[in-house]
Amino acid sequence: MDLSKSKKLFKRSKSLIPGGVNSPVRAFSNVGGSPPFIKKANGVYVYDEDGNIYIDFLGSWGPMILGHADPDVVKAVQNAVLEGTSFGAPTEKEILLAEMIVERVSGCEMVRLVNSGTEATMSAIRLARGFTGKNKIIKFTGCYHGHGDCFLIKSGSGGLTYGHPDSLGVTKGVAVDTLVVDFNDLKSLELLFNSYKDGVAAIIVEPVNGNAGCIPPQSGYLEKLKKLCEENNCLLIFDEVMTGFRIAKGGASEYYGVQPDLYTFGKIIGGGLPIGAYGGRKKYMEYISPLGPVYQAGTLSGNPIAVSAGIATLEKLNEDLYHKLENISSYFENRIQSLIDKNGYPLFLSRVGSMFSLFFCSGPVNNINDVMLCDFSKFNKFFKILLNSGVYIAPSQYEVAFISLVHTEEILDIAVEKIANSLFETF
Ligand code: KE4
Repeated sequence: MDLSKSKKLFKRSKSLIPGGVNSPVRAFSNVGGSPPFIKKANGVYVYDEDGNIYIDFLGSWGPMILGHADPDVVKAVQNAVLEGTSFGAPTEKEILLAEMIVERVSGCEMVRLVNSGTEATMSAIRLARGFTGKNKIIKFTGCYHGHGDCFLIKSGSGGLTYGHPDSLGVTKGVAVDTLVVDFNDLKSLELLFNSYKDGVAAIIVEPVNGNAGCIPPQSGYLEKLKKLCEENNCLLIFDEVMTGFRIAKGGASEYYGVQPDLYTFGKIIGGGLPIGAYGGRKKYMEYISPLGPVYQAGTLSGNPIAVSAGIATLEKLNEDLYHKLENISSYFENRIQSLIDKNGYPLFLSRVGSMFSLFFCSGPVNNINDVMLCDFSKFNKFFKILLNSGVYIAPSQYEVAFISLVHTEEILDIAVEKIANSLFETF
Protein backbone atom coordinates (compact mmCIF):
# COMPACT_ATOMS: atom_id res chain seq x y z
CA MET A 1 0.00 0.00 0.00
CA ASP A 2 1.47 3.37 -1.01
CA LEU A 3 1.65 5.72 1.99
CA SER A 4 4.24 8.12 0.58
CA LYS A 5 2.15 11.26 0.99
CA SER A 6 1.08 10.29 4.52
CA LYS A 7 4.72 9.66 5.42
CA LYS A 8 5.71 13.10 4.18
CA LEU A 9 2.83 14.67 6.10
CA PHE A 10 3.77 12.72 9.24
CA LYS A 11 7.36 14.01 8.98
CA ARG A 12 6.08 17.59 8.68
CA SER A 13 3.55 17.13 11.43
CA LYS A 14 6.15 15.71 13.84
CA SER A 15 8.16 18.91 13.57
CA LEU A 16 5.20 20.92 14.86
CA ILE A 17 2.96 18.65 16.95
CA PRO A 18 4.19 16.23 19.66
CA GLY A 19 4.47 12.85 17.98
CA GLY A 20 2.84 14.38 14.91
CA VAL A 21 -0.63 13.82 16.35
CA ASN A 22 -3.16 15.60 18.49
CA SER A 23 -4.00 12.48 20.42
CA PRO A 24 -1.27 9.91 21.23
CA VAL A 25 -2.92 6.67 20.19
CA ARG A 26 -3.20 7.98 16.59
CA ALA A 27 0.59 7.93 16.20
CA PHE A 28 0.93 4.17 15.62
CA SER A 29 4.13 4.23 17.73
CA ASN A 30 3.15 1.02 19.48
CA VAL A 31 2.19 -0.90 16.33
CA GLY A 32 5.00 0.66 14.27
CA GLY A 33 4.88 2.24 10.87
CA SER A 34 3.38 5.50 9.74
CA PRO A 35 -0.29 6.33 10.20
CA PRO A 36 -2.35 7.05 7.09
CA PHE A 37 -3.33 10.73 7.01
CA ILE A 38 -7.05 10.77 6.37
CA LYS A 39 -8.38 13.05 3.65
CA LYS A 40 -12.08 12.28 3.92
CA ALA A 41 -14.64 9.73 4.99
CA ASN A 42 -18.06 8.67 3.81
CA GLY A 43 -20.35 5.93 5.06
CA VAL A 44 -18.26 2.94 6.10
CA TYR A 45 -15.12 4.13 4.26
CA VAL A 46 -12.21 6.39 5.11
CA TYR A 47 -9.86 7.65 2.38
CA ASP A 48 -6.24 8.57 3.04
CA GLU A 49 -4.10 11.19 1.32
CA ASP A 50 -2.54 8.52 -0.91
CA GLY A 51 -5.89 7.41 -2.31
CA ASN A 52 -6.11 4.24 -0.21
CA ILE A 53 -9.59 3.23 0.93
CA TYR A 54 -10.36 1.45 4.19
CA ILE A 55 -13.42 -0.20 5.70
CA ASP A 56 -13.52 1.73 8.95
CA PHE A 57 -14.04 0.00 12.30
CA LEU A 58 -12.50 2.89 14.26
CA GLY A 59 -15.47 5.17 13.72
CA SER A 60 -13.47 8.09 15.14
CA TRP A 61 -13.26 6.11 18.44
CA GLY A 62 -17.01 5.84 18.78
CA PRO A 63 -19.02 8.85 17.52
CA MET A 64 -19.71 7.56 13.98
CA ILE A 65 -22.54 5.13 14.80
CA LEU A 66 -24.45 6.32 11.70
CA GLY A 67 -21.36 6.07 9.51
CA HIS A 68 -19.27 8.96 8.22
CA ALA A 69 -20.84 12.07 6.66
CA ASP A 70 -24.37 10.90 7.35
CA PRO A 71 -26.51 13.06 5.02
CA ASP A 72 -28.87 14.19 7.78
CA VAL A 73 -26.03 15.10 10.10
CA VAL A 74 -24.23 16.96 7.31
CA LYS A 75 -27.41 18.86 6.44
CA ALA A 76 -27.97 19.82 10.07
CA VAL A 77 -24.41 21.13 10.36
CA GLN A 78 -24.64 23.03 7.05
CA ASN A 79 -27.87 24.70 8.12
CA ALA A 80 -26.55 25.52 11.57
CA VAL A 81 -23.25 27.00 10.42
CA LEU A 82 -25.08 29.47 8.14
CA GLU A 83 -26.64 30.94 11.28
CA GLY A 84 -23.34 31.49 13.07
CA THR A 85 -20.83 29.23 14.78
CA SER A 86 -20.92 30.28 18.43
CA PHE A 87 -22.84 32.74 20.58
CA GLY A 88 -21.77 32.17 24.18
CA ALA A 89 -25.41 32.50 25.08
CA PRO A 90 -28.23 30.01 25.69
CA THR A 91 -29.97 28.54 22.64
CA GLU A 92 -33.10 26.44 22.11
CA LYS A 93 -31.02 23.71 20.49
CA GLU A 94 -29.23 23.05 23.78
CA ILE A 95 -32.63 22.44 25.37
CA LEU A 96 -33.56 20.03 22.56
CA LEU A 97 -30.37 17.99 22.99
CA ALA A 98 -30.74 17.99 26.78
CA GLU A 99 -34.34 16.79 26.41
CA MET A 100 -33.23 13.98 24.07
CA ILE A 101 -30.55 12.82 26.52
CA VAL A 102 -32.84 13.03 29.55
CA GLU A 103 -35.69 11.15 27.86
CA ARG A 104 -33.36 8.32 26.79
CA VAL A 105 -31.37 7.79 29.99
CA SER A 106 -33.04 6.53 33.17
CA GLY A 107 -32.41 8.63 36.24
CA CYS A 108 -30.80 11.42 34.23
CA GLU A 109 -33.08 14.30 35.15
CA MET A 110 -30.70 17.14 34.33
CA VAL A 111 -27.62 17.47 32.15
CA ARG A 112 -24.83 19.98 31.53
CA LEU A 113 -23.18 20.10 28.09
CA VAL A 114 -19.40 20.49 27.86
CA ASN A 115 -16.80 20.06 25.09
CA SER A 116 -15.26 16.64 25.63
CA GLY A 117 -15.57 13.43 27.56
CA THR A 118 -12.67 14.54 29.73
CA GLU A 119 -14.50 17.70 30.74
CA ALA A 120 -17.56 15.63 31.52
CA THR A 121 -15.73 13.19 33.80
CA MET A 122 -13.68 15.89 35.52
CA SER A 123 -16.88 17.81 36.25
CA ALA A 124 -18.74 14.73 37.48
CA ILE A 125 -15.96 13.97 39.96
CA ARG A 126 -15.90 17.58 41.19
CA LEU A 127 -19.67 17.41 41.63
CA ALA A 128 -19.48 14.13 43.56
CA ARG A 129 -16.78 15.57 45.84
CA GLY A 130 -18.72 18.80 46.28
CA PHE A 131 -21.99 17.03 47.04
CA THR A 132 -20.55 14.45 49.46
CA GLY A 133 -17.85 16.66 51.00
CA LYS A 134 -15.44 13.73 50.61
CA ASN A 135 -12.16 13.53 48.67
CA LYS A 136 -11.38 9.96 47.65
CA ILE A 137 -12.54 8.49 44.35
CA ILE A 138 -12.30 4.90 43.21
CA LYS A 139 -11.48 4.01 39.61
CA PHE A 140 -10.50 0.71 38.02
CA THR A 141 -7.28 -0.40 36.38
CA GLY A 142 -7.59 -0.29 32.62
CA CYS A 143 -10.52 2.10 32.71
CA TYR A 144 -9.93 5.42 30.99
CA HIS A 145 -11.95 8.51 31.78
CA GLY A 146 -10.05 11.11 29.76
CA HIS A 147 -6.87 12.93 30.67
CA GLY A 148 -7.96 14.69 33.87
CA ASP A 149 -5.19 14.43 36.49
CA CYS A 150 -7.22 12.34 38.89
CA PHE A 151 -7.87 9.71 36.22
CA LEU A 152 -4.33 9.20 34.95
CA ILE A 153 -3.61 6.56 37.53
CA LYS A 154 -3.54 3.01 36.13
CA SER A 155 -5.54 4.38 33.21
CA GLY A 156 -6.40 2.52 30.03
CA SER A 157 -6.45 3.55 26.36
CA GLY A 158 -3.48 5.64 25.23
CA GLY A 159 -1.85 5.74 28.67
CA LEU A 160 -1.67 1.98 28.72
CA THR A 161 -0.77 1.72 25.03
CA TYR A 162 2.36 3.79 25.58
CA GLY A 163 3.24 2.36 28.97
CA HIS A 164 2.32 5.45 30.98
CA PRO A 165 -0.86 4.41 32.79
CA ASP A 166 0.43 6.70 35.56
CA SER A 167 1.25 9.94 33.79
CA LEU A 168 4.13 12.17 34.80
CA GLY A 169 2.91 15.60 35.90
CA VAL A 170 0.15 14.18 38.08
CA THR A 171 1.08 15.32 41.59
CA LYS A 172 1.18 13.09 44.64
CA GLY A 173 -1.41 15.42 46.12
CA VAL A 174 -3.83 14.45 43.39
CA ALA A 175 -2.89 10.80 43.13
CA VAL A 176 -3.40 10.19 46.84
CA ASP A 177 -7.14 10.76 46.43
CA THR A 178 -7.54 8.29 43.57
CA LEU A 179 -7.91 4.71 44.79
CA VAL A 180 -7.58 1.95 42.21
CA VAL A 181 -8.69 -1.67 42.09
CA ASP A 182 -9.12 -4.15 39.26
CA PHE A 183 -12.30 -4.14 37.20
CA ASN A 184 -14.55 -7.15 37.94
CA ASP A 185 -12.76 -7.72 41.27
CA LEU A 186 -15.36 -7.22 44.00
CA LYS A 187 -13.24 -8.68 46.80
CA SER A 188 -10.55 -6.00 46.49
CA LEU A 189 -13.21 -3.32 46.21
CA GLU A 190 -14.88 -4.45 49.44
CA LEU A 191 -11.49 -4.47 51.19
CA LEU A 192 -10.83 -0.96 49.92
CA PHE A 193 -14.12 0.29 51.28
CA ASN A 194 -13.35 -1.38 54.62
CA SER A 195 -10.10 0.56 54.92
CA TYR A 196 -11.48 3.86 53.63
CA LYS A 197 -14.86 3.55 55.36
CA ASP A 198 -16.70 6.76 54.86
CA GLY A 199 -14.02 8.65 52.94
CA VAL A 200 -15.03 7.85 49.38
CA ALA A 201 -16.95 10.44 47.34
CA ALA A 202 -17.57 8.30 44.27
CA ILE A 203 -16.83 5.27 42.20
CA ILE A 204 -16.34 6.07 38.53
CA VAL A 205 -16.57 3.12 36.17
CA GLU A 206 -16.87 2.37 32.49
CA PRO A 207 -19.85 0.00 32.73
CA VAL A 208 -18.17 -1.86 29.87
CA ASN A 209 -14.41 -1.41 30.21
CA GLY A 210 -13.85 -0.33 26.61
CA ASN A 211 -10.39 1.18 27.12
CA ALA A 212 -8.59 -2.07 27.70
CA GLY A 213 -10.30 -3.75 24.79
CA CYS A 214 -13.96 -4.75 25.14
CA ILE A 215 -14.36 -6.14 28.68
CA PRO A 216 -17.96 -6.53 29.89
CA PRO A 217 -18.91 -6.47 33.58
CA GLN A 218 -19.33 -9.93 35.11
CA SER A 219 -22.91 -10.80 35.97
CA GLY A 220 -24.09 -8.90 39.02
CA TYR A 221 -20.99 -6.71 39.11
CA LEU A 222 -22.63 -3.37 38.37
CA GLU A 223 -25.48 -4.14 40.79
CA LYS A 224 -22.89 -4.80 43.48
CA LEU A 225 -21.08 -1.53 42.73
CA LYS A 226 -24.36 0.30 43.23
CA LYS A 227 -25.01 -1.52 46.52
CA LEU A 228 -21.51 -0.76 47.83
CA CYS A 229 -22.01 2.90 46.98
CA GLU A 230 -25.30 2.98 48.87
CA GLU A 231 -23.71 1.24 51.88
CA ASN A 232 -20.78 3.67 51.88
CA ASN A 233 -22.67 6.90 51.12
CA CYS A 234 -20.84 7.55 47.89
CA LEU A 235 -22.04 8.23 44.37
CA LEU A 236 -21.86 5.77 41.48
CA ILE A 237 -20.76 7.42 38.23
CA PHE A 238 -21.22 5.53 34.95
CA ASP A 239 -18.75 6.88 32.46
CA GLU A 240 -20.84 6.31 29.33
CA VAL A 241 -18.73 8.42 27.00
CA MET A 242 -18.24 5.27 24.92
CA THR A 243 -21.27 3.10 25.83
CA GLY A 244 -23.82 5.91 25.93
CA PHE A 245 -26.31 5.66 23.02
CA ARG A 246 -23.94 3.00 21.63
CA ILE A 247 -24.87 -0.35 23.23
CA ALA A 248 -28.54 0.60 23.66
CA LYS A 249 -30.72 3.65 23.13
CA GLY A 250 -30.42 4.30 26.86
CA GLY A 251 -26.79 3.17 27.02
CA ALA A 252 -25.35 0.77 29.57
CA SER A 253 -27.83 1.66 32.30
CA GLU A 254 -30.60 0.36 30.01
CA TYR A 255 -28.51 -2.54 28.70
CA TYR A 256 -27.66 -3.82 32.21
CA GLY A 257 -30.65 -2.42 34.09
CA VAL A 258 -28.49 -0.60 36.65
CA GLN A 259 -28.97 3.10 37.28
CA PRO A 260 -26.03 5.12 38.60
CA ASP A 261 -26.24 8.45 40.43
CA LEU A 262 -24.37 10.36 37.74
CA TYR A 263 -23.55 9.80 34.08
CA THR A 264 -20.96 11.14 31.70
CA PHE A 265 -21.41 11.20 27.95
CA GLY A 266 -19.55 12.22 24.79
CA LYS A 267 -18.81 10.92 21.29
CA ILE A 268 -22.21 9.95 19.79
CA ILE A 269 -24.10 12.95 21.26
CA GLY A 270 -21.97 15.24 19.13
CA GLY A 271 -22.25 13.25 15.89
CA GLY A 272 -18.50 13.64 15.42
CA LEU A 273 -18.17 17.22 16.66
CA PRO A 274 -16.51 18.17 19.99
CA ILE A 275 -18.92 17.55 22.83
CA GLY A 276 -19.37 15.99 26.27
CA ALA A 277 -22.08 16.01 28.90
CA TYR A 278 -22.66 14.99 32.48
CA GLY A 279 -25.96 14.49 34.22
CA GLY A 280 -28.01 12.71 36.82
CA ARG A 281 -30.63 13.29 39.45
CA LYS A 282 -31.69 16.92 40.00
CA LYS A 283 -30.60 16.78 43.65
CA TYR A 284 -27.01 16.36 42.50
CA MET A 285 -27.06 18.54 39.39
CA GLU A 286 -28.53 21.48 41.33
CA TYR A 287 -25.15 21.72 43.08
CA ILE A 288 -23.67 22.94 39.79
CA SER A 289 -23.07 26.66 39.28
CA PRO A 290 -24.89 28.98 38.87
CA LEU A 291 -27.44 27.07 40.99
CA GLY A 292 -25.00 25.66 43.50
CA PRO A 293 -21.46 25.83 44.88
CA VAL A 294 -19.70 23.46 42.44
CA TYR A 295 -18.21 25.52 39.63
CA GLN A 296 -17.89 24.41 36.02
CA ALA A 297 -17.91 26.49 32.83
CA GLY A 298 -16.92 26.49 29.15
CA THR A 299 -16.67 29.05 26.35
CA LEU A 300 -17.96 26.65 23.72
CA SER A 301 -20.18 24.49 25.90
CA GLY A 302 -23.42 23.74 24.05
CA ASN A 303 -21.89 24.94 20.78
CA PRO A 304 -24.72 25.24 18.24
CA ILE A 305 -22.90 23.31 15.48
CA ALA A 306 -21.94 20.39 17.72
CA VAL A 307 -25.40 20.36 19.29
CA SER A 308 -27.05 20.36 15.84
CA ALA A 309 -24.95 17.36 14.81
CA GLY A 310 -25.85 15.61 18.07
CA ILE A 311 -29.57 16.27 17.67
CA ALA A 312 -29.52 14.98 14.08
CA THR A 313 -27.70 11.84 15.24
CA LEU A 314 -29.95 11.02 18.18
CA GLU A 315 -33.07 11.81 16.14
CA LYS A 316 -32.19 8.96 13.75
CA LEU A 317 -31.24 6.47 16.47
CA ASN A 318 -34.62 4.83 17.09
CA GLU A 319 -35.25 1.35 18.54
CA ASP A 320 -35.42 -0.23 15.07
CA LEU A 321 -31.93 0.98 14.27
CA TYR A 322 -30.57 -0.44 17.53
CA HIS A 323 -32.13 -3.80 16.63
CA LYS A 324 -30.56 -3.54 13.19
CA LEU A 325 -27.19 -2.69 14.75
CA GLU A 326 -27.46 -5.68 17.10
CA ASN A 327 -28.33 -8.00 14.20
CA ILE A 328 -25.41 -6.94 12.01
CA SER A 329 -23.03 -6.97 14.98
CA SER A 330 -24.08 -10.47 15.97
CA TYR A 331 -23.79 -11.57 12.33
CA PHE A 332 -20.23 -10.29 12.31
CA GLU A 333 -19.43 -11.91 15.67
CA ASN A 334 -20.68 -15.30 14.44
CA ARG A 335 -18.60 -15.11 11.27
CA ILE A 336 -15.42 -14.17 13.18
CA GLN A 337 -16.04 -16.73 15.92
CA SER A 338 -16.44 -19.53 13.36
CA LEU A 339 -13.19 -18.41 11.76
CA ILE A 340 -11.43 -18.69 15.13
CA ASP A 341 -13.00 -22.08 15.90
CA LYS A 342 -12.29 -23.52 12.44
CA ASN A 343 -8.60 -22.58 12.59
CA GLY A 344 -8.09 -23.01 16.33
CA TYR A 345 -6.59 -19.54 16.59
CA PRO A 346 -5.53 -18.51 20.15
CA LEU A 347 -7.91 -15.56 20.03
CA PHE A 348 -10.69 -14.34 22.30
CA LEU A 349 -13.49 -12.37 20.66
CA SER A 350 -15.42 -10.09 23.00
CA ARG A 351 -18.50 -8.12 21.92
CA VAL A 352 -21.02 -5.89 23.66
CA GLY A 353 -23.58 -4.49 21.25
CA SER A 354 -21.73 -2.87 18.35
CA MET A 355 -18.35 -2.62 20.07
CA PHE A 356 -15.92 -5.53 20.01
CA SER A 357 -12.30 -6.61 20.46
CA LEU A 358 -10.21 -9.45 19.17
CA PHE A 359 -7.85 -10.30 22.04
CA PHE A 360 -4.67 -12.11 21.04
CA CYS A 361 -4.98 -14.59 23.88
CA SER A 362 -7.21 -17.57 24.54
CA GLY A 363 -9.21 -15.79 27.19
CA PRO A 364 -11.34 -15.34 29.17
CA VAL A 365 -10.63 -11.63 29.64
CA ASN A 366 -12.05 -10.17 32.86
CA ASN A 367 -9.81 -7.19 33.31
CA ILE A 368 -6.58 -5.55 32.21
CA ASN A 369 -4.43 -8.23 33.85
CA ASP A 370 -5.79 -10.77 31.37
CA VAL A 371 -5.17 -8.37 28.46
CA MET A 372 -1.53 -8.08 29.55
CA LEU A 373 -1.16 -11.78 28.69
CA CYS A 374 -2.00 -11.13 25.03
CA ASP A 375 0.55 -11.67 22.29
CA PHE A 376 1.15 -8.03 21.41
CA SER A 377 3.65 -8.73 18.66
CA LYS A 378 1.08 -10.96 16.92
CA PHE A 379 -1.56 -8.24 17.37
CA ASN A 380 0.79 -5.61 15.89
CA LYS A 381 1.59 -7.88 12.92
CA PHE A 382 -2.11 -8.60 12.37
CA PHE A 383 -2.99 -4.90 12.63
CA LYS A 384 -0.49 -3.93 9.93
CA ILE A 385 -1.45 -6.73 7.53
CA LEU A 386 -5.13 -5.92 8.01
CA LEU A 387 -4.62 -2.19 7.49
CA ASN A 388 -2.63 -2.95 4.38
CA SER A 389 -5.56 -5.01 3.10
CA GLY A 390 -7.90 -2.06 3.59
CA VAL A 391 -9.50 -2.61 6.99
CA TYR A 392 -8.93 0.03 9.67
CA ILE A 393 -9.23 -1.03 13.31
CA ALA A 394 -7.80 0.75 16.37
CA PRO A 395 -3.97 0.62 16.43
CA SER A 396 -3.91 -0.86 19.93
CA GLN A 397 -4.92 -4.09 21.65
CA TYR A 398 -6.27 -1.86 24.42
CA GLU A 399 -8.98 -0.36 22.23
CA VAL A 400 -12.29 -1.53 20.82
CA ALA A 401 -13.63 -1.58 17.28
CA PHE A 402 -17.05 -0.18 16.38
CA ILE A 403 -19.68 -1.39 13.95
CA SER A 404 -21.92 1.29 12.48
CA LEU A 405 -25.32 1.24 10.83
CA VAL A 406 -23.67 1.36 7.41
CA HIS A 407 -21.66 -1.84 7.98
CA THR A 408 -23.98 -3.96 5.82
CA GLU A 409 -23.66 -7.75 5.71
CA GLU A 410 -22.01 -7.43 2.29
CA ILE A 411 -19.39 -5.03 3.66
CA LEU A 412 -18.89 -7.25 6.72
CA ASP A 413 -18.40 -10.31 4.49
CA ILE A 414 -15.63 -8.46 2.66
CA ALA A 415 -14.10 -7.44 5.99
CA VAL A 416 -14.28 -11.03 7.28
CA GLU A 417 -12.41 -12.26 4.21
CA LYS A 418 -9.67 -9.68 4.80
CA ILE A 419 -9.54 -10.55 8.49
CA ALA A 420 -9.31 -14.25 7.62
CA ASN A 421 -6.40 -13.63 5.23
CA SER A 422 -4.67 -11.36 7.72
CA LEU A 423 -5.00 -13.92 10.52
CA PHE A 424 -3.69 -16.64 8.21
CA GLU A 425 -0.62 -14.51 7.42
CA THR A 426 -0.21 -13.58 11.08
CA PHE A 427 -0.25 -17.12 12.42
P1 KE4 B 1 -12.47 12.69 25.29
O1 KE4 B 1 -11.90 13.71 26.27
O2 KE4 B 1 -11.39 12.00 24.48
O3 KE4 B 1 -13.60 13.24 24.45
O4 KE4 B 1 -13.17 11.53 26.19
C1 KE4 B 1 -12.41 10.88 27.16
C2 KE4 B 1 -13.05 9.53 27.46
C3 KE4 B 1 -13.76 9.40 28.64
N1 KE4 B 1 -14.36 8.24 28.95
C4 KE4 B 1 -14.28 7.17 28.12
C5 KE4 B 1 -14.96 5.90 28.51
C6 KE4 B 1 -13.56 7.26 26.91
O5 KE4 B 1 -13.48 6.17 26.10
C7 KE4 B 1 -12.93 8.46 26.57
C8 KE4 B 1 -12.09 8.61 25.32
N2 KE4 B 1 -11.89 7.44 24.55
C9 KE4 B 1 -10.64 7.35 23.83
C10 KE4 B 1 -10.58 6.03 23.06
N3 KE4 B 1 -10.62 4.89 23.85
C11 KE4 B 1 -10.44 8.52 22.92
C12 KE4 B 1 -9.40 8.35 21.85
C13 KE4 B 1 -8.21 9.24 22.10
O6 KE4 B 1 -7.83 9.43 23.27
O7 KE4 B 1 -7.64 9.69 21.08
